[in-house]
Amino acid sequence: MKALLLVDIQNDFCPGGALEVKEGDQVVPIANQLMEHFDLVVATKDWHPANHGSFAANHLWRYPGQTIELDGLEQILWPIHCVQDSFGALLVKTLNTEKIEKIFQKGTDPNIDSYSGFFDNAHRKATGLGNFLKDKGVEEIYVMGLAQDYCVKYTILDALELGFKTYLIADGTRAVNLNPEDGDNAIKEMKAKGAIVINSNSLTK
Ligand code: VGL
Ligand code: ZN
Repeated sequence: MKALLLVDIQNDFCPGGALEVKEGDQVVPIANQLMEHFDLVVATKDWHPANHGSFAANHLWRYPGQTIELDGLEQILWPIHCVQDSFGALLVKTLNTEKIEKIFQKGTDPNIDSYSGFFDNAHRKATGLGNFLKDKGVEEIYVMGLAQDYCVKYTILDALELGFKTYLIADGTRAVNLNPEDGDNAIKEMKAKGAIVINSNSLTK
């Protein structure tokens, strides 16, 4: 069984959002199209409390892009984004949610960030996504969404570690690119760890 995993297709990661990803909204029509080709569709949401430690604004004199130590882990500081129940945390309105069977929230603990949809950044706690997919008999996961160089990348690396055959739908992702080559490097790293990189048209034709 194969599943489509939609990562963080939320307002704050789209143009005009708090942590906007260039062309982030362009993944939405691809997601809507691909859903029809899967038996199981699941999604993740970045879902932070307002006091989250990844927000620069929660640390005196710090600004987005700086790195701090948060509960023993290196942490990049971000603008305030995807605050629970805020507009920015909503799935993009044009995303068809009818086929999404379950949504997994991550980044809810103020003391640790969670780029991956499976575990927090220290692998201290699971979100439940891994067991959910295994219980459903999923063996292959197709991943797309935002952002290519953070949440998509770490979700894919964890999926591979958990033993899933894992595909990156490259045209269904866009990168934050704090450094201009981050997106490309992320793709190289995912490939090197065993991800299979495809484009959406190989699933729809
Ligand atoms: C993300 C940075 C901070 C993402 C989430 O969804 O890629 N990036 N929080
Ligand atoms: Zn976040």
